[in-house]
Amino acid sequence: MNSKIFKAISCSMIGAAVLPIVSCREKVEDKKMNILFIMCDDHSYQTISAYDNRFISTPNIDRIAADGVTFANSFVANSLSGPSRACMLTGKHSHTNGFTDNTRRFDSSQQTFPKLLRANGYETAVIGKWHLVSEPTGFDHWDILIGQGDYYNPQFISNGKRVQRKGYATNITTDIAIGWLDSIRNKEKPFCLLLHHKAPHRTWMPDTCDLELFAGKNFPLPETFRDNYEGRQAAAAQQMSISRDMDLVYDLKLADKENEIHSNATLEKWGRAMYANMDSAQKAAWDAHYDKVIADFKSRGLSGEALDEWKYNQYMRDYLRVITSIDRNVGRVLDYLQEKGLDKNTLVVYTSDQGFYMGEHGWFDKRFMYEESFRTPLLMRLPGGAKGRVDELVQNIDYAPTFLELAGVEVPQDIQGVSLLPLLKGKKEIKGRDALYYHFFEYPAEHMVKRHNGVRTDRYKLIHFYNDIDTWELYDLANDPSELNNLYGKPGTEELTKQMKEKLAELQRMYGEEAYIAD
Ligand code: SGN
Ligand code: CA
Repeated sequence: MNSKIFKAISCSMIGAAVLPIVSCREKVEDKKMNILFIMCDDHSYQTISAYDNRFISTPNIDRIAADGVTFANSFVANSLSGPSRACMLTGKHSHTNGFTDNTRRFDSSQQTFPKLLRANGYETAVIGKWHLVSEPTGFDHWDILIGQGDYYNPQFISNGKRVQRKGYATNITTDIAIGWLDSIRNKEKPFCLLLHHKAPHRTWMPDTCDLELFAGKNFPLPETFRDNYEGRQAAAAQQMSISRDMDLVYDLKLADKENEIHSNATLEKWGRAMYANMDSAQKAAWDAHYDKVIADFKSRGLSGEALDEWKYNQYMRDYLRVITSIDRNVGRVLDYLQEKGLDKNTLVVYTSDQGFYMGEHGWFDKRFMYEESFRTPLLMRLPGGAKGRVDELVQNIDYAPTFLELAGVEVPQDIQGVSLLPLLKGKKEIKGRDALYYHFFEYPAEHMVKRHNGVRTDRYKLIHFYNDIDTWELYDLANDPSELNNLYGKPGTEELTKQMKEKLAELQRMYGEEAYIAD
């Protein structure tokens, strides 16, 4: 067995892993390009060293960047899991594909890129987080986590059958993916594999072998950590603050044996249930780490700003541990491709379902059209393709047409995204893309981010918060990248406001959302 693969598996403590069998290199000459689409859940670009090396080194994810394209201006259409996945599968905005928020059920009878690829000779699979409620369609093989999925000993639905697997979700998902690549798929056909990790979604539970990483390390507080949200009503009304809404027992794992630390009753119960779901070896490793953290926390007697900073650092440590596991597992898949010679004819994509706040504005979570959550990491390695940074504005509705064009499948007229293939082949621009449209619908709901839509150009952003509020925000991103200074209504911005409103209305007409055009 390949030593790198073996190392990762022993780290994961998996009992019944689907182990790859060493077989000969595949003949690749005559086949169409394969597609490996790796997506994590809530992976911030701030924690990928190809984008930002302040917090962590991600050498394996960076391999994709080193031999491919780093999209420096990559965005989502609706910063939430289910909606993002639906946008990617269909190449259409949320209102068009019908999955506007996480309470929806995906209409699985509609056109998706996996269906079109499959109809055109591809072998297709989705493995890991799905989160669209209805069963996957358009796949030869599917093995998905139930709902959000659990980090430890998660339940999957494997081609319709429920199965619980022992171990840590990121390792298991990778094992299943390598197993499918190696011994299940039809090797006569090109493949399209959607490898979708649950990690690093809340509650950022690390693998047992990563628990001691970053222990005791403190991180610089983001400049906007103590934002007062002046001039931004919707930002002031959210419930995703590290200080107020991040839970000690649930999010920060302070479920002490003495039962002295109490937080939100429901979240506390969930926090203790997460622990109860582990086996005895996992619990022992967990206790060996968190019992020390709990004792230290109790001895400090923190409150006020000192408590907020402790929470921020503890959040960062766990989140980065989870990223370490993702990076290691991305490395396993890349090694596998290389070992089999498949790296020569596989487009490798790495992305997230949206961006995430690492304490900016005092927050965790996403949803807002502000930069940290509107953006999403996007790396693509096309064999023989371009390398380096691409600055063009791109959005997750663009993935479907990109994959279809790469596969030589005609892109249907009703797809709203634009193929990125020219950018992957070295062109600097894609036709007709000078602004992006965004629409977030999930309100009232958890974290209480108001409904809003908006437009972003390469320099300016206009947002309209509506429903039980009617406020506008306008930002000059060149002068105010942290979006602290809402220019809307300020003298001298009349012409810019008019132009941005016109642009927003133009996009709403273009994408069929005229009903939301506001004054
Ligand atoms: C869960 C989380 C939220 C998160 C949503 C959506 N709460 O409900 O913090 O915003 O998922 O995330 S939790 O208490 O269940 O952890 S998404 O990425 O799946 O859209
Ligand atoms: Ca997500």
